[in-house]
Amino acid sequence: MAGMVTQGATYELFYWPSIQGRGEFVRLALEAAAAPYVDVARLPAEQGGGAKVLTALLAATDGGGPFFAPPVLRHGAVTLSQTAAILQYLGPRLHLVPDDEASRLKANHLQLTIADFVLETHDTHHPIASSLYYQDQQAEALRRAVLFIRNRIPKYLGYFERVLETNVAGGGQRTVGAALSYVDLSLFQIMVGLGYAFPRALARMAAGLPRLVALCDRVAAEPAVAAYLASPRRIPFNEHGIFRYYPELDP
Ligand SMILES: N[C@@H](CCC(=O)N[C@@H](CS)C(=O)NCC(=O)O)C(=O)O
Repeated sequence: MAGMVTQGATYELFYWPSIQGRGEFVRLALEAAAAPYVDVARLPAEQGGGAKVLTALLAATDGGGPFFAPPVLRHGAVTLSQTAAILQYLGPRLHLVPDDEASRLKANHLQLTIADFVLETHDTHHPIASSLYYQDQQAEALRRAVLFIRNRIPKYLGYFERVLETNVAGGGQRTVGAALSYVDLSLFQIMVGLGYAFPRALARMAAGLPRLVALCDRVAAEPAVAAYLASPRRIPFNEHGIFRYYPELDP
C-alpha cells in the first residue's frame, strides 16, 4: 500500500514559486496541519529549487508522470497533480476531513466545485487565452467581469453559504463534518482572494453571506493558519496569480 510506503515521508509541493495560485490551497492544508513540507520550487537553485525543477517534474515519466499542470504533490512513492485530488489524498493524512466515506466524497465534490470557481475567476482577466496578455483581452475581460460579479460570484458563494447552513454536524460553521476541513481552508482562500480582486463587489455581497464571512474569520484565527499568514511563506497577492486586482474589473 502506498500509505505504508510513504509513512513518515516529508511532503514536497511543486508549484510556481512567486504566486499563491492553486498551490495555495495545498499550502494552506499543509500549514493548518503543521505538516512537515518543502515548497520545492521556492528553494534556491543550489538547494534543488527553482521553476526548472517544477517543469522537469511535470515532464518526468517515472513516478506517475507526466503531469499536465501544477500543483503537484510528492510524498514518498506517491506523486499526483490536480488540486482536488491532492487534497483528497492529504485530507485523511492531515486530519482535515472526517473519517466516513460520505463526508470524504462530499469534501471532494465541494473541492471540485471550488476548482470550477477558481477557473472562472481566472477567466475574468484571461477570458480569451492564458497565452495572451491581459491588456490584449481587456475589452473581453471587462464584459466577462461584469457578468462574473452579477451572476457567478453570487451563485457560487450563495451555494457555499447554503452548504454551511445545511451542515448540521458543523452547526453552520463548517462545510463538512464538525471540525476544520480542507474545504473550509479553501473557502477561506476563495473569500480573501475575491476580497483582493473584487473588493467593491465583495463588500456589497458580504451582508448576505454571514456564514462564509464568519468561516473566513475563524479560519484566519486558527493558530497555525494565523502564524502562516503572518510569515514570509505566505506570498502576497499579486497581478500574476489567479486573484488579480484590476480596478476597472471591479467598478
Ligand atoms: N484543474 C487543475 C488546474 C491546474 C492549472 O491550471 N494550473 C496552472 C497553474 S495554477 C497552470 O500552470 N496551468 C498550465 C496550463 O493550463 O497550461 C487543478 O486544479 O490543479
